[in-house]
Amino acid sequence: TKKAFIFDLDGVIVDTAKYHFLAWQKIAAELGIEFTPEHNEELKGVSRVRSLDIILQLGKMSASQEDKDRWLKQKNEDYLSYLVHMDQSELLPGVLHILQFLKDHGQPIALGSASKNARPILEKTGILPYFDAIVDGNDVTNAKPDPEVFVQAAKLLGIDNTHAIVFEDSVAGVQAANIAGMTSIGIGEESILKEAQYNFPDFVHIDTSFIEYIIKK
Ligand code: G16
Ligand code: MG
Repeated sequence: TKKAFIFDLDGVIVDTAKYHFLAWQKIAAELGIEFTPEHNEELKGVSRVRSLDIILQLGKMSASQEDKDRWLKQKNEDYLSYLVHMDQSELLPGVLHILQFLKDHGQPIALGSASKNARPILEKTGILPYFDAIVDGNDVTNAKPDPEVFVQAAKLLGIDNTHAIVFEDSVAGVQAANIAGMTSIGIGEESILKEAQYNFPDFVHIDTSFIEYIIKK
């Protein structure tokens, strides 16, 4: 049977989570707010606007819309500067192999990302042709854990939610998949992604026999 395989972007396909972290850390430092990798977990999969609000909350700060807009712009420019030299070598280990396996088996593939920079990243890493549908931060109004992004992706693929499989590295994203009634696969630390139905440290640890099992299920 045809399933909808929906991939998150940051932290699943590419390791841009580290760039988001660096860019936010600069803003936080400028504001005198302590911002650690643990804090960063809360920002994963979360929209840019919401991420800034979380950081300001951390510092018990409020700010004018004008200031916020300036920091958001600054964050994105800094983030984009890390992406300039991005190429296929920045794909996370094992991802390409799984994408190819799914393609070879005629399985629909979609992107479900909160990022507004998703398309250029797929282009730079050379994997845009693998995707039958792309839903990103430009298409949705509700951020993860709201399931909107994944629901839209499954709909575009013409597959029922119950036949959709979501690969996610964020707590919010795993929750979004679960709320939508989709199969959630956590990529990363199991202790953080404990709500996921399946957990793998990375795609290297996902055997194609597991994918075959999911397709048949
Ligand atoms: C990603 C990241 C988040 C980031 C968000 C928005 O989501 O995980 O940290 O804040 O996109 O990104 P941008 O600022 O590029 O629009 P995902 O869903 O791909 O993990
Ligand atoms: Mg992510």
